[in-house]
Amino acid sequence: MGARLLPALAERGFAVVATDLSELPEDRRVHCVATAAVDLLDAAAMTALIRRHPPTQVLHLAALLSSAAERDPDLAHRVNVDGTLGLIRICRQELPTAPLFMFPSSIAVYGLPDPAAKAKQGAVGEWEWTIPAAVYGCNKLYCELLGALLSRGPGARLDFRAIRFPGLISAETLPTGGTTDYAPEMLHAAAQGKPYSCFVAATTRLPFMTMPDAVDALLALAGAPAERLTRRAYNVRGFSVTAAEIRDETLRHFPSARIEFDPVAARQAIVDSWPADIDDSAARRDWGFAPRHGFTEALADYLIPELRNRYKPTLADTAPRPPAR
Ligand code: VAH
Repeated sequence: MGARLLPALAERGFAVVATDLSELPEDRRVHCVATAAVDLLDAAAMTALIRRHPPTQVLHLAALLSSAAERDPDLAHRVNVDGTLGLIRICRQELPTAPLFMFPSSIAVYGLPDPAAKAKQGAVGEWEWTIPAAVYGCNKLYCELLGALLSRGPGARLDFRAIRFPGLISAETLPTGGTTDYAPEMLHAAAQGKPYSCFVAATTRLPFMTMPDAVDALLALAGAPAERLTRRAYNVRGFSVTAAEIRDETLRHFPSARIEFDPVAARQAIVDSWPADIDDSAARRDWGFAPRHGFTEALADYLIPELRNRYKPTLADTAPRPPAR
């Protein structure tokens, strides 16, 4: 998300200070007035950074995603919960006024008990099924609830706002450690002519959106007048599709793509607990959420053109190969 968010913030005239576990690459540093390689869990270093560059807005993207969190719950708690609450604590103690704190939450906060209940439920509203069935969803829901609590009342020293993102599909970057990763992985593999084995069943249905729509949504909520908001955490989505529908649409653009389905039980259990779709009417009503991309437009207008450009064969790739010796 950061790869798309940094240029979007710079284009809007923000003076961006970006931090990550390791130094940012040059193509991301160019959008920032300052960058720093800081461990989120190093409270002294994070405090020094906040003192050096006191922010008016914090967009906190650092997280261990769902599959990685399930494999290492202790690390997930340290990064996703201690890291988030530690950053909120530093902001509340160091900054003269309550900062806007943007928190990418997830549909992982929802937990449907079984595939039959998931199919029967259809779209889930923000107040429904918040009984996460995996570590990452528990991490995200707890941070949402505490962020909302600390933002309550006239003397609150925090303006916490969260978006419960669906699966995100980017042409620029590939996620790691997520359980919706199969969608971007399938498309990037097809664009490179590589075979892909999908780790969820073909019938798996989830909500998704494109990364441009996700970044636009985050910035729209950040810019919304506080008095317009009726909640601290909002659903947003672009479209609800099955893994088979993603395969079929991918094949329409890359007919020679080789895509198979080989579900991994632990990851299938996670996606089976997530909703087939989410109701984003509150975001549309309160702060004008309006995604650009439905499913076919996501591929035709954004993903396929960008992926073709990204993976177009270089001259070296297409030059006639010298005869084998
Ligand atoms: C994950 N992409 O797969 C994230 C997301 C809806 C899931 O939060 O963990």
